[in-house]
Amino acid sequence: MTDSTGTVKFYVVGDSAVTNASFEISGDAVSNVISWKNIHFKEPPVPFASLGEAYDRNGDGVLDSIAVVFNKPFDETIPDTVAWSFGSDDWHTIASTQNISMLMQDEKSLAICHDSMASEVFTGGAKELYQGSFRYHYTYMDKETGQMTQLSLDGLAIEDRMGAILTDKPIVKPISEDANKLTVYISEATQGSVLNGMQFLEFKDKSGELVDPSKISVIVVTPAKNSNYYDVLFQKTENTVLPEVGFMVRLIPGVLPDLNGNLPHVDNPWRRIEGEQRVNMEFPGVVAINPADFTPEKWPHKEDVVPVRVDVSKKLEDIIAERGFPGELIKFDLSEVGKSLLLNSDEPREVVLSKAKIKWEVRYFSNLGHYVNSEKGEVLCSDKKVFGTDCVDRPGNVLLEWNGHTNKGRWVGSGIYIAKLKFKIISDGNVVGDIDEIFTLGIRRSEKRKK
Ligand SMILES: [Ca+2]
Ligand SMILES: [Ca+2]
Repeated sequence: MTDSTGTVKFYVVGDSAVTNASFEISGDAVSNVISWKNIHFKEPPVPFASLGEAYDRNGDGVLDSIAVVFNKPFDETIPDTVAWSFGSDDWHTIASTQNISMLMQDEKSLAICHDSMASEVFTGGAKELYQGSFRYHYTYMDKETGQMTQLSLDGLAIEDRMGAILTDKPIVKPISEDANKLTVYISEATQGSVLNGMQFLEFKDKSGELVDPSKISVIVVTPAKNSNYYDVLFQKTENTVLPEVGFMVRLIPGVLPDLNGNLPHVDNPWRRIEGEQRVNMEFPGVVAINPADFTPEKWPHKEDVVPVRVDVSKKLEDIIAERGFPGELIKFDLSEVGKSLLLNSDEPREVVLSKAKIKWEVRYFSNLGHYVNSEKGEVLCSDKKVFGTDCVDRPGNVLLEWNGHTNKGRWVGSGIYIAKLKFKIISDGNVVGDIDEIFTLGIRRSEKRKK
């Protein structure tokens, strides 16, 4: 430290006995070189900390143990204060020789252990190797001088011994018919470059079953270097599945090393995949309608097109054969949007689920382009009319069922019609999927059995 007179004061602390040591002090700002020779150190009277290590014993990504090894047994000389800092600028201090002697693991090491020593997940540096710090203080009797002596020591690094975990929330995005991109965010920089194509993520499907690794096909991982996130591109083939919204993912224990070579813990946490789902449609070909069968019980609605929940396992042709009306099937799992919102909100269930919705519009024209009819509306996940309870409780696809009437309330005739269908999937105000399609629809009216 330089004071106002330009005098520099410093201490030299040796951690073992030396004789005839020397050192020099020089610098760009000073012209002279100071040499100090014939230095003799006696054995330091107190134990010096030689190694500090930070651990995550339970694998949740939160610090729960710091171990410090000293160069010799404490015997009678135990620090009266120790302090550590890891993952933030905060210093955590433990005072009194009595408290510190309770941290003794053996004659020359201390361990500070309790759950959640930090307030948040931190396992290492986001870009570079991270080290924490350790300080300690002794008050001891110098046997040669007979005086009580204070000695304050710092500068010991606490090494990162914590493996990486995935942080909230992995995001998936369909990028083509048969490929999904998954972005995973990692609690610290990891060495993706050493993987050489080895898989480092494992999955559970929507039913909670572990996905066989051979059923996962990775095309490419970017960036191909040390990083605290990766974009992983997956391909769907005959034998593989795509990770999608509602799957769980985590780091495979023991594979992806952090910058210090630590590997993911056996209990590193699973994260639910969120993001965009693939949206699919099914259109009918030719639909036979029978006006003679039409009753107010069969169509109790005011509107000519209404959304109806149907089981995911049912095909459109079977649904139409059963119900007797044309319609378009929106194949989309709105329940996963609802679940994502529920996980990220403290509001009442119904309020949260009303933010997961399908905004739709369908318009019908004759094959000459004349307007026939149209409707638009919204299906909310919380819609009791559609789902009975809500879409998380009773997931299903949505059929936009048309009663085959014009906007003037008359039956349409047999023939080819043009349908324009637009819909958007909305999650708390954000569009997470949309479709805008035109298709043709054949109507065949049968007037038989009319009484
Ligand atoms: Ca922990
Ligand atoms: Ca680490």
